[in-house]
Amino acid sequence: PARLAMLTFCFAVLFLHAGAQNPLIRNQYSADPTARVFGDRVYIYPSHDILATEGKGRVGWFCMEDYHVFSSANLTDWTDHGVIVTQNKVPWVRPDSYSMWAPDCIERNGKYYFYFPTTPNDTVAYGRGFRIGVAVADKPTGPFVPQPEPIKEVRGIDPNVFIDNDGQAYLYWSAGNIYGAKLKSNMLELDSEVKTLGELPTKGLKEGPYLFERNGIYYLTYPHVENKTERLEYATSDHPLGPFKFAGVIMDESASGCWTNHHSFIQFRNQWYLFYHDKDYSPRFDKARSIRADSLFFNADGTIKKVIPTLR
Ligand code: FUB
Repeated sequence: PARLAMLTFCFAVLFLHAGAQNPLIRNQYSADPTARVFGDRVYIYPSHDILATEGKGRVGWFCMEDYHVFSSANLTDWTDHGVIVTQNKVPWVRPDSYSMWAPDCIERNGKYYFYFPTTPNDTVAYGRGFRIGVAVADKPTGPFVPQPEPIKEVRGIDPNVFIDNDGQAYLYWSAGNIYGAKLKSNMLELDSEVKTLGELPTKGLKEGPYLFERNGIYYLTYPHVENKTERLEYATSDHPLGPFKFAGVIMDESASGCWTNHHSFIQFRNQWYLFYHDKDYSPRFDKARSIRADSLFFNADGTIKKVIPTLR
């Protein structure tokens, strides 16, 4: 199956390449894109799907051992800056984890903080399940130096960090529900209790929160599965920790049947964009994904217009 998937990848690259904008990254699988604008470039911090083989990850499941960062000045030509964090260089990560799941990266006072969820090597010290680590760099492309321990009091996946206009930073993550807390200005420790965030779905809320602010409205956006696959939804509030109230659907379930969708938003040169993923290069296996972007538009009342996914 690994050889078949690789062959499909090569054919799909050849087929989709001609003139297509999506998927954005064509030299490898990529998923869970967090896009950020740093200076005059857009940086994407995705997960890096690879194909598990006997002895390397769990065959038929997600398999990731490192993270790359990509950047572009025009959202069309992407530079791969190479590996920025890898599981075997993080002191607290299981060497056979292959679970370097959806990350985020944010800038504060000239430092870049890269947040990533993965499984630890010491269940006595860190418990079972996912923890969230941070690696710090002076540039968006690294080199990133991992902290020796995961963030205390945080168990779960899919970290997302938001810095409000008053300078207060917040961390969001998923663990069956979506949680949030204030971060200290060192960006490495919580500075409040962990909170649930309001009237969110009670079922099918597994992962991928992303928070942003526009015109005083805080948008908490998340994948939600009600039927077959995840669709992107959002809730709004007048405070970064809520309470949030359901406000609508941003993107329907994937037509291809990719079970996950994971997303982020940026405003770049006066246009908003949604970054998300599907399985363009791996039609038969939805754990080998590829990232995409499409324009995003708001109604006058601040609600989000639904995004129709495009391949061009
Ligand atoms: O990429 C692994 C997991 O799949 C992510 O952490 C989730 O958000 C989902 O996309």
